[in-house]
Amino acid sequence: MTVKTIATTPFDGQKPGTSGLRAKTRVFMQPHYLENFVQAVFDTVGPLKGKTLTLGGDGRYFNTEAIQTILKMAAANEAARVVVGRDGLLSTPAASAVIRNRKTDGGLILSASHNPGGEDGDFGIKYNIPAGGPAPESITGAIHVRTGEISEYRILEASDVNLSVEGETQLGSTIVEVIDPVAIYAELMRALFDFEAIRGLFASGFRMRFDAMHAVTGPYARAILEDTLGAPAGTVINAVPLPDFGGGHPDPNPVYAAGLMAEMFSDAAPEFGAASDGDGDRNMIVGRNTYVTPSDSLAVLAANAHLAPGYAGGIAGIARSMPTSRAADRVAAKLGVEAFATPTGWKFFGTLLDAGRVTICGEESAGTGSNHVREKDGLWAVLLWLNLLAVKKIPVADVMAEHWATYGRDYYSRHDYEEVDKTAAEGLMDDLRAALPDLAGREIDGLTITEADDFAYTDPVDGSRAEKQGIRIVFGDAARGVLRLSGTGTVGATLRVYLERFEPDPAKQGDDPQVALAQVSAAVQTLTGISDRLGRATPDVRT
Ligand code: VG1
Ligand code: CO
Repeated sequence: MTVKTIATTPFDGQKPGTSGLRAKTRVFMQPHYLENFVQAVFDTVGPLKGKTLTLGGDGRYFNTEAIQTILKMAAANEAARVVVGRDGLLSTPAASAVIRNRKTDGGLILSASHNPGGEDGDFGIKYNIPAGGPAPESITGAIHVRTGEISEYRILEASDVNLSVEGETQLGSTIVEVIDPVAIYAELMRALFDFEAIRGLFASGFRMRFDAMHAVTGPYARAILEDTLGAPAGTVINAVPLPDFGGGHPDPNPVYAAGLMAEMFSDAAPEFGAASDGDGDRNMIVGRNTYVTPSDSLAVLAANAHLAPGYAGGIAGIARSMPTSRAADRVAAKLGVEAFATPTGWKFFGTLLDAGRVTICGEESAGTGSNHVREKDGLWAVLLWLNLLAVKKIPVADVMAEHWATYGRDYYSRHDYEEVDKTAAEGLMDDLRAALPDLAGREIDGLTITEADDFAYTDPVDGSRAEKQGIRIVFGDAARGVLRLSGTGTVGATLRVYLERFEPDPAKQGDDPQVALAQVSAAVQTLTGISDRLGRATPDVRT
């Protein structure tokens, strides 16, 4: 086995976005593209000599090939050990759990998460730090700089490692350790939740449907829900990870998980439904005839976390991404704990979690998690819901009604305009940004703008600063619209419009959110002219 040093030249745009570097799979498959980025990571966080890494991905097309390449590069860069999930699989939260449990010097996660997979789909890669979380912007920025100057990478000339069998293999001077991708994660879940109570719930005839969307969560959900907690076989559907996710879009929202939604709103609906995304860090929660918005789910989980053994001592604080509704803030206020609003992306929660300032974090995009790992965790959220249902013994609809009666309801919806013209979308944002200073006091469609700004964040722990993180149009205490461009897409631009309105009166909390938010939505339309400027009459997705 010989180490080869390969001459290369930089690729434009190897800039990690909201969650790692994402590009079309074919872009990643071209010679040197993946290698350049991986060597840039090693150069930035290395030297790798003597270090250990965690490695795994969501099983999408090109996953195994990329893993083999990275193993050979890690060996050529003299890593001591690489811990890799069997068949190259690790969900994002499981990778975070492995990094922490095995105390590796960080890890590489191969995923483009909710983006479609396949040869014509998307691929992605990100580096997570030794604490287990996504690298902060100081590191992703340095990696990007390195990708612009790279002139060579190192790779071992060797045959592929057998990833289908657990155990250790020598690759050059590096030990490749293939592990069960589920075990460490499943043990962690067992330590946090009352598995006896949840087992009792299923034994009492409680039915659930979990849609793994042909992505990585299938093996985890089967092992935990069916094999350990006694949910009937078939509870988990679409449970085998497929390279193209069965042609679907593994984003757990009412549009892309339409089949699950239809079942949950049918006469034959089980009591509880859930779905997860490509890499297993997101969740959608649905009760019988009841869709729970992710912002509400965060608030409900924070309010009830003490019902699970892992959080029986209470929570230190709650962090949410800025576009997430203020429902979580109301829970924090009642609990008397700190509340934080961070920019979009899990990397902004890491410092708060590490400092012990918060226990529970969440994003409106269906990501919720806690200090047990440093990623959002879809199955964790599902298990916390099951734990609270096992204790409360009431339907999801009643959980929500009780929650809103106590805290008020934050009607919430996100409208996405996907893959629109980039110049048009950036122009819309630029013009709105330029208009910001004059917006306060203006009345639009019966609503008065009280505040308008471009969200900037100073991390309360390390003082780092992030700017231009979303434009906020505030209409008094009750309503708000937020606009930002996605940082995870690979084609054109995706505009996200986040709408919310607070309703304290229980008699008025039963409306369809789209109806309740129509006035806010109209005001944002009038102000920004989205339909005309983007040439789209309606959004592609409404969550
Ligand atoms: C989206 C979500 C964001 C999430 C990110 C990564 O980012 O809005 O909340 O953290 O995806 O999630 P953006 O920039 O497209 O809005 V995942 O599940 O793709 O790792
Ligand atoms: Co994801």
